[in-house]
Parts: sequence; C-alpha cells; structure tokens
Amino acid sequence: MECQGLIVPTTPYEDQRPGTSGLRRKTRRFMQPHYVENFVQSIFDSVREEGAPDFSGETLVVGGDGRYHNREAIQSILKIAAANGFGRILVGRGGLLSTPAMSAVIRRRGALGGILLTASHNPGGAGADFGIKYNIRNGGPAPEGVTERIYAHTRVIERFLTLEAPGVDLDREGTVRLGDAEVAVIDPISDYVAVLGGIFDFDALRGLFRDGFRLVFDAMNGVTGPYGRAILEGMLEAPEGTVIRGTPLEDFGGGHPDPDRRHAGELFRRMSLPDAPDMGAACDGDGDRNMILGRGIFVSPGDSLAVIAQHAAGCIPGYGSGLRGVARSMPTSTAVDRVARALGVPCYETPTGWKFFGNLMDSGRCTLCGEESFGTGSDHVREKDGIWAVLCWLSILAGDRASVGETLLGHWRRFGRSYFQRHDYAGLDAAQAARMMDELRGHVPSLAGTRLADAAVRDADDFSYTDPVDGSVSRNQGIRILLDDGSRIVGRLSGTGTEGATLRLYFERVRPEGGLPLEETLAPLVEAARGLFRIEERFGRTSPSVVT
Ligand code: VG1
Ligand code: CO
Repeated sequence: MECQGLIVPTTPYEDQRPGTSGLRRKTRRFMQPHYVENFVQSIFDSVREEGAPDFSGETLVVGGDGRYHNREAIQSILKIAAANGFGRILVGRGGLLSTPAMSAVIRRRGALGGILLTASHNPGGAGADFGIKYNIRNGGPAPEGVTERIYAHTRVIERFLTLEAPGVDLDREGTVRLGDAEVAVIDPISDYVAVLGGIFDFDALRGLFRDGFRLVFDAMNGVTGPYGRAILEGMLEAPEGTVIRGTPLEDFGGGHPDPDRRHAGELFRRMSLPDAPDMGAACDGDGDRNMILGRGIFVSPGDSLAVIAQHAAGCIPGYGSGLRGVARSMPTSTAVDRVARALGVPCYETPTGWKFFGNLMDSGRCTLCGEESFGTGSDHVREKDGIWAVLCWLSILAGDRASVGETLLGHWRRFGRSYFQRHDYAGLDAAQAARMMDELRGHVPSLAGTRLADAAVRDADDFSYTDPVDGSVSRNQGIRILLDDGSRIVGRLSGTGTEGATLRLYFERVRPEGGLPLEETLAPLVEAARGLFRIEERFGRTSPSVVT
C-alpha cells in the first residue's frame, strides 16, 4: 500500500501518567484529538531513547479486550507504529488479544513489545473506561522506570508520526503492507494454546470431562469467551455450554467484567444450587484475573495461590521439577508464605501490580506469583493468567480426584487459614485521600509496641520495596500494620481508578482452624482500622462501597 508519511504537530496532555496497570481514563478522554496518538508516540520515543533507535528489524504486537473504541485505537496505533519504522506489526484478529495471550505472543515471536488496549475489569463503553498498556520484550508490563520515562515524554511531546492510509481489515487473517511495515492479522489464540500445552496434561484434563466433571466458566462478555470456547469446549472436550457469556461485547453487556461476588452473581447463584456443577470460574475483561468457586464455596485468591503452590509439582507436568520460589503482592494474604516455607523455597513480597514480578521471574527467582485482586500466574508468561489458573485447578482436581471444597479444607488443615477481606471506599475526594495517607505515613511508625485488636503491634510502616534484581526502590506502597499474632491491616490508594480516589483496606487474620465465621473473625481488625483511618470523620462514610 502506497502511503504518505505525516508529521503531525501536537501539544501535551497533562494527565498521561500510567498507574498500577497502564494509562486508564474515561473513554471520552481517550477519544479527544491526539490523546491516543500522544501516548503511543511517547512510548516509541522513550523506547528509542533507551537504545533501540531502529525499529525496522523489530516486531510490535497490538491487541485489546474488545471494549468500545478498541478498533479505532488499533487503527491509529498501526499507522503510528508503521510511521515510526516498525518492520512487522502483529495484531489479533478482530483486534482481540487477552492480556496473557499478548504476553505469550511477544515472547514466542521475539517482539520488541506490545500495546494492549484495555481497562481490565473496569466497565466499557462511551461513558465508561478505556486504557492503554505497554508491555516490554519479556512479555510483561513495563516497569516503573519505563512508564515514568513514557510519562516524561507525554509532558513535552510536540509531534507524532503517522501515515495517510486506509484502515487495515482486522477481521481477515493475513498480511498487508502499511507504508514500509508488514502488518499481520494473526489468530489470537494459537500462540497462547501452544504455551499452555507445554505446561498441562491436556489428555488428563480431557479424561476429567469424559468422566462427567462439570464446569461453568463465565467469560463475562470479555475477551476470554473465544479462548474458553476453544480451549475448554474445543480441546478439552467439556460439554458445549460450559462457557457462559462467551461473546466479547464492547460494553461487556452493560456490567463490570470483574470476577467477584457482585458482578458474577449468576455464577454464584448456580454454584449454590443443590445440583451445582463441580467447579465455577470467571475471568475479567482482559482475561488476566480469575475467580474459582466450588459447590457452595468461594476460594479466596490468596488461598488459590497457596493451593496451586502446594499441588503444582505433584499435579501439573510443567512444574514437575518443583518451584524455584513464589511471590505475592504485599496486601495479598500470607497463605502462600506458609506453603513456601514447607516447600523450602523463597517467598517474595512486592508492591501491588504485576509489573513488580517481572524481574523475579526473569532472573529465575520465582515460578508462581499472585495478588489478592483475583490474579494468579506463573513464569510461562509475564502477566497474570485467568485461564491458566482454571487449568491449574482442573489439574489439581483431576490429580487428587477431590472436590474444590475438599482441596481447600485439606489446605487449611495442613497450613491453617488466612481469613481475608478487602474493603474498598470508592469515589473519595482525591486531595483529602492523599492528605490522609500523608498523615498516616507520619503517624503509624509510633504504633509499634502498642496494642491493637487483642494483639501487640509488631511493626507499622509505609511499605517500601527494593527490587533484588535491579536495585530500584519503590516507596509509599501502602500502610502496613503487622500484629504479633500474624494479623495484618493494610491500607493503600488504588492506582487504576478513573474518578476520585479509592481507598483499599485489607484485613488478614491467621488461625489454625478453617471453619470460623469470616466477618466475626476479622471484626476486631475492621474496628481498629476505623479508628486509625478515621474514614467516617474524613469522608462521612460509615461502610465500604465494596467488600471482596
Ligand atoms: C488493582 C489491583 C492490583 C492489580 C491491578 C491491575 O490495582 O489491586 O492487584 O494488579 O488492579 O489488575 P489498584 O491500584 O487499583 O489497587 V487488572 O486485572 O486491572 O490489569
Ligand atoms: Co485484568
């Protein structure tokens, strides 16, 4: 295709600093002139500055979760990438790529990086949210050093490069030329399946379904529908209808594509019926989060990570030689720490956000990683991976011929249980919330040695992390109050919201027995946090907006 290269003058937007997981804003903000273009050009400018001046031998991957504005953003990104000199650009058919599949494609195809269009579990639509995330050569989210450099470029951008060219037909697989670049529309599923095929025993999993095992997988009208159908119903021969809400929709059917009790209510209802299936699972909009349910039982994400760590070597061929180590984000429950101790492998504690696991995995320090926010994954890719987690659980159940409930009870019997909850206070005044965190940062260290919720405060601080690989330091990652009975109260502000501030409070209490009532067990911690954070006094809120 003959096309004209253009240099378009532009002016900076002030609000293009990426958060916990990429740049997330209201869709309308993204639809403003040059908003996408500025950010994408800033990505390329910062990569070039890092020492990859010539992109002609490089591959870039582009895809998204299918939300409103996905296709438009992709069309303009293809042109900007071609004008910036990329030799080859891969784009998922229909503009789709799940987040873990993006990671798999970057790694398998030796790409320089990838641009993901997603706001994850945030709702989609003209009046909802959109996002752009940049992944680096290892397939993982750009670390803070890179996102800060991109941000610096957005502050001074004066021009972007693009082409005058007709749009690429995203629905037809094959190769077309765009300027000097070759654009290949690829199957979004096959690279990902190849990676999973190297880990799991698909024959054994087929056997499970052949024996009548019943699974319901809720794709929440996000990107995992086609993956779930191809892998679960296709390759593993689970009965048709195993995947529900399997069609990706621009607005996710009007709901939040967030796999939790509130947004996957129908799945919860089904799993509580007398004839409930053996297992329920759901993924978020971009396919990196997962929720696991048994008959009438919910597996908390911290427990899920711990159970997978406990059984991986015995039940999943890809981990047959054991785990090198495990990692969890700071707010995530300490259940996996106890498993790591039993396995004799290291356990790392990182700030919130998957980008902090990349160096640990690249350097061979850890195999499994997880977050309390329904994220689990391993070093097969560099993103958390919802369908991978489902296959892990299926493998464990197939290996042990046990139910989800029995597996969980067995885990608690051996390791004790981390009673865990997260309370979110959404839509708070951002300046007031920042002030609160500043105050607490100054105040909490003095709590050490005092008594709180029937225990002594062992330590209290604002979490700071030094990356053991590159030595980079990330400060102010959340207030931690650690009690001497293993209980913890953690508070931090969300870095993924698009409106005001969200305070997340995390409560954990470890007990040897598994059957205590959750709310009652955590009540003294919740009460203590009320006094410490003074949420009612500051914000007039008497209860959280969401409890997970
Ligand atoms: C939240 C979660 C965090 C997760 C991030 C991205 O961040 O707490 O654990 O990594 O979302 O997940 P925050 O800053 O709002 O607490 V996803 O599935 O949105 O890419
Ligand atoms: Co997500």
